[in-house]
Amino acid sequence: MHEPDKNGSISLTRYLIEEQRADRIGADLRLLIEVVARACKSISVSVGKGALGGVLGEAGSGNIQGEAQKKLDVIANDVLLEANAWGGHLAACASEEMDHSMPIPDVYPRGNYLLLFDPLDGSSNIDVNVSVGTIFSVLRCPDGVTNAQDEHFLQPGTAQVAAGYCIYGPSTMLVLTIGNGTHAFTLDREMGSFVLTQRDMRVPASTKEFAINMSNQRHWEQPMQDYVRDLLAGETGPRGKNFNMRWIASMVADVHRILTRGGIFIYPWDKKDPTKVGKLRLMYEANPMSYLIEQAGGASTNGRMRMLDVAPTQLHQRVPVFLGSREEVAAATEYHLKHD
Ligand code: AHM
Ligand code: MG
Repeated sequence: MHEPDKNGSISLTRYLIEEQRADRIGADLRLLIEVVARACKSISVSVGKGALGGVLGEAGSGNIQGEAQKKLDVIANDVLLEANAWGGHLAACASEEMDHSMPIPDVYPRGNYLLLFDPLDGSSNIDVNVSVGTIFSVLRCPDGVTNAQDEHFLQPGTAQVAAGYCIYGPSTMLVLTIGNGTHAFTLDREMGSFVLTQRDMRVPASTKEFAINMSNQRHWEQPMQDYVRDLLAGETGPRGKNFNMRWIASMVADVHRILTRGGIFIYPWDKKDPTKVGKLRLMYEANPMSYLIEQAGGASTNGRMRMLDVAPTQLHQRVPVFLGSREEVAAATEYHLKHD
């Protein structure tokens, strides 16, 4: 299984076909992932052109969350919608950048899957040439539903059948799970194909590195204050280790580092905006990343419970996020549970 080609490489296409032969994925889901990967290649080209492509800066519009959209947010959203409209594998799409989910237009055949995406995550980094990415999650359309609406997307993360992200960094990489491990594919720009470059990514169980936006500290709840105080206390403190900190402010890039060498990523609950419970979105960011992290042996919680078990109530719902090395996620979660 997954023997390399003569040139020593396994393409994403071949990986998916072999997963289909092993009965771990159906043809429809395989083709849907191929379409998403193709859209990501196109977004990668736009991101890569930068100022030369006229794609930097504000779009002059806002999204449902009241955030100013960048030109690339809009371009990436359009690319994903267009690529997925006619494939025949989807019933509907939902995007962080759109108010409501969008059923596949009547002129095309509809399939059995629901696709959610954050078309361009980390958009504050676009104009400063720092890594950004696309995050996606695939759910099944509930049986008997012919006209999928927002409510049909409200399934817990455990219901995902595939999830992944594409990071547009020094190289473009697609990191994917279909529930059989987390695997990384690097885009061969000359050949135009994704090539398997890291099979079965594993997040080390323990870590000495954390990722958080410390400027929000005064807005955190007490258990978060206690947890970070103890991390910062170093080897003479209660945790007995010297911790290092990294914050890229692109979740894809921070999670990619953690999948590669361990760490804990945190965007906690804070009281900066009393109408929100954190910054990141359950359906577009937390759930797909949690699925990838769990499939790589890591853990993910909302500070109190397993992220993938959270029952969503709204399409654009926000959640506190703690994910990465499982011992550290357990430690951070323990501070919260002990406090409650
Ligand atoms: P976005 O989807 O609007 O780009 O926002 C999500 C991003 C994450 O990628 C990142 O972890 C976080 O926002 C950064 O937040 P902050 O600006 O507080 O550092
Ligand atoms: Mg985003």
